[in-house]
Amino acid sequence: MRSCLLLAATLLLAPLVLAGTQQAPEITDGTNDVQPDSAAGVCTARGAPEIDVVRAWFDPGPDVVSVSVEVVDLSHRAFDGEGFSLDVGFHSGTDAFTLWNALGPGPADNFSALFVDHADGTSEGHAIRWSTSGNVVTAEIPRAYLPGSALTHVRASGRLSQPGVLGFYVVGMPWFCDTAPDVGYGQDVPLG
Ligand SMILES: [Ca+2]
Ligand SMILES: [Ca+2]
Repeated sequence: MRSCLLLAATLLLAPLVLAGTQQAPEITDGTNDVQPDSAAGVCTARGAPEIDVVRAWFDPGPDVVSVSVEVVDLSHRAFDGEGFSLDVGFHSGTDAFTLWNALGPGPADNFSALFVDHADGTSEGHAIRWSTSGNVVTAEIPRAYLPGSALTHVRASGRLSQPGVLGFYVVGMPWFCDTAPDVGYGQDVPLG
């Protein structure tokens, strides 16, 4: 009887899905660890706190999975015209996903998109609802895009492009990058 009561109490206390939170994130990272991401890069980013990832967490809801990335200072801009993105990569089922939260100097440069690479070699992209609050970017990924019962291989990164006449993310431009965690992956995210 006692063991049954303990089991019942455990089941009552255990949530069906353990959602990540800002206080208990699936991904954590150090600060002041932004690195040049190009052999040709000239280090002028001065710390780049806008791409210095601190933590990221996943909150699975019935219709969407909210994905949040927090940096040291989202409002910081080192130079006019530069753009940056706060990205999250993960797997679900046999698909590989990249959530790309782009924050550029103009309204058209600010968007969130989810890119999906299927196991059969095909790929697709979706526009994603997103918002910012303080130093946190949060995107809402519809559950319908996620075929698996969990998110695995979760990582976050911040990437900064330097100002230039060629625009954003051109191969060969100096880049700066922070990956979170520095090595390996964060905790898997059960979707329930
Ligand atoms: Ca960091
Ligand atoms: Ca890092």
